[in-house]
Amino acid sequence: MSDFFAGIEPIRYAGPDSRNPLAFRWYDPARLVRGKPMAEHFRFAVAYWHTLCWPGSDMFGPGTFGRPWQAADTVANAERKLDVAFDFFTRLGAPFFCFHDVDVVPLGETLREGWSNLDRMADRMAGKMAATGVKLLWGTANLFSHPRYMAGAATNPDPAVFAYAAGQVKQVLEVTHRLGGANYVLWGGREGYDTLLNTRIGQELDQLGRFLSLVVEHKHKIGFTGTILIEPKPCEPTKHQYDFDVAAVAALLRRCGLEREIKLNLEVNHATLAGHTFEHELAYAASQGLLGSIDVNRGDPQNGWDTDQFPNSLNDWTLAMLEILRAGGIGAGGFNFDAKVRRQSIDAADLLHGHVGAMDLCARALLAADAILTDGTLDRFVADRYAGWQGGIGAEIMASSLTLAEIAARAADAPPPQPRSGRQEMLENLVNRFA
Ligand code: XLS
Ligand code: NI
Ligand code: NI
Repeated sequence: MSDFFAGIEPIRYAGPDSRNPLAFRWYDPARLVRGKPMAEHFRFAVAYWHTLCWPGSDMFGPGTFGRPWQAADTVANAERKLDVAFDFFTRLGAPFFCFHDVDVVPLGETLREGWSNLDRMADRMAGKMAATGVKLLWGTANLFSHPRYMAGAATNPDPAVFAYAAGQVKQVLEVTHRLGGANYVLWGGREGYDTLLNTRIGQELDQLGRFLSLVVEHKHKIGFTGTILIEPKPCEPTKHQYDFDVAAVAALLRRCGLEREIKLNLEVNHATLAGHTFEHELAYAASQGLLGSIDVNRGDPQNGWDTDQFPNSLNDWTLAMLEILRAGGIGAGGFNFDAKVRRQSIDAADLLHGHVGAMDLCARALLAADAILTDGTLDRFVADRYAGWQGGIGAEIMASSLTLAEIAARAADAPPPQPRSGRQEMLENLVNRFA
């Protein structure tokens, strides 16, 4: 055990009246909501990269955190980091974690060196997982930090880079399988372009499709039963990324016939960068049968980049939780905190403040969304709004039993349609009664 969090007690549920800033006031893991324990609604995960690896740097200056294990990128420090990581997961009470290969061990100079380093670290990780009961929500390969990926991984103009990326993904997929991971994530990293002047979009999309098909084939070959997830993001680091948003990824998956093989990992700040609300992306993914897992964070309304802050708006999260509950939950996915504390939040305790507040917010939003659904007014309003499609001409149109000419004739004979209020303000007020 590390002593990094010495003096900080394990986080416990203390009820809504607690004044302890490091206790849960709403997140009560065993509490049943809609017949399911809160813990299972969320399957909370800690993101290794933000919590253990990010040093607090920005484009104007180096890291501010000075964590002891960040002194040098060595295997010994990676082992120290692993100790701190599992201490953090258990102190917080997070049942899952997520990692990139480069987060947990130096990958060295060659593919083979990286494979053997990761293999050894995975054995160590398996020991920690067995000892603590903490599980792996997903693993992923970092195909974007190393300079070799500056022009993309699968979409690189150089097939040798595609092959190198395949080597990394094959290994991390196998390690994820070995560790009993519930999912495997592919975030587009640099799969996009900086300028069209040097880019063939069609060629790059074909390469990306080939890569995804290879990953799915390998998943089946090794018997990995977790879900392969793509994480949409519109831009940053590239000017345009091919996995722009849910709609773009849905089209990409259909283009290569993988819409039943791959689902989506949706991130809040990526939705907002794409000009959507998070609940839009959730609802759109659910409507396509593609909702897989979520990356919890938020952007800054005044900044146009992925600031990855911990969420703090009850109203926003209630709207998101409504969509998740309507979709029947996130299944084998989870709520991964792809969020980092700010650069001035340099203490060990700050890592806990960030996660504890966000877990509590999610729990409170779950209760609010549950109360809205139980109240039923909102759903009744929506059901009534679409009631015309349940019978009469609406049902006939949807059953494809009428031609365009027949529909036109019916419309000509019917009284003209009368506009009805969408009652947006009334519905917003209704939500605000709960959140
Ligand atoms: C970056 C992404 C990244 C993925 C995993 O914006 O959110 O953190 O979640 O590669
Ligand atoms: Ni993410
Ligand atoms: Ni992100």
